[in-house]
Amino acid sequence: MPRYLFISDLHLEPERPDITRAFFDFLAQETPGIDVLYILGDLFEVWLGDDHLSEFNLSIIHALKKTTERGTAIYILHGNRDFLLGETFCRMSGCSLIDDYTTLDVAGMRYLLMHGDALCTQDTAYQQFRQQVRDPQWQKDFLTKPLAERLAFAQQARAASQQANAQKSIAIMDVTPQAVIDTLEKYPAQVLIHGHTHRPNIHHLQTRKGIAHRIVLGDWYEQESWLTIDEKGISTYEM
Ligand code: LP5
Ligand code: MN
Repeated sequence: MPRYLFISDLHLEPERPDITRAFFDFLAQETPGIDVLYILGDLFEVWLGDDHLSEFNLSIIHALKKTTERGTAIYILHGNRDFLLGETFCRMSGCSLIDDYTTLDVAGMRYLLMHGDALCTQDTAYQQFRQQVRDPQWQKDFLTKPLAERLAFAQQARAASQQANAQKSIAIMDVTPQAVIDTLEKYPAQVLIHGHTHRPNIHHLQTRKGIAHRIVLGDWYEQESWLTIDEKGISTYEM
């Protein structure tokens, strides 16, 4: 049976070399023997475009490439910080982009994979922002701007986001329970795996199609966090 690993929300950035080191160690130690590594969004704190080939970004691309060349496929989903990851990044790193709502069948179970931000439907200000920045024409225009200008936009957006989040309730910034049920019934899957909320947990819920589960992956700010699915079943790790 194939072996799968899942991570999300590493938020890699030059200012946190400890997280980058932990990620490199993770790739070296945990991925040998793994068939597929799924990165469910926000691998990077901010991704300004595939032409932003800083020394830092290149070091991550190189580590991913080494891993894919060793025989572990890497599938990556867009997060709300790195939704501009594109084809050039994929070519250089050996990763493949997958979409929100990708399903995976393992041992008779269907898993549904998402970053998680699309499920925060009560956060209407965020959903509006998301719709704008996920628009292909908006992205095309944005990517023609010089890097310095893109960086300034990203900094403004971060500041606006932090200010907005301070006013929002915890419930608004979490997934909407009904949106989770609707999504699991629509696809349909028994297990949803997502990140984004930084609230690692396993939730059990009732849908019209039966009992379902929602596994929330943790971020890497304070510790490494991952999930495996293999012959032993589903296991979560926090180190
Ligand atoms: O990111 P986090 O965890 O703090 O909060 C998220 C939601 N916020 C975002 C915004 C990002 O943090 C911004 C950085 C993205 C960098 C992308 C790179 C280049 C693109 C630059 C784009 C201009 O995702 C937050 C959610 C929270 O998760 C929980 O789900 O609530 O949503 C918001 O804060 C949205 C605000 O409520 C409204 C929009 C603020 C941004 C306005 C941008 C204006 C400046 C730029 C002009 C185009
Ligand atoms: Mn996120």
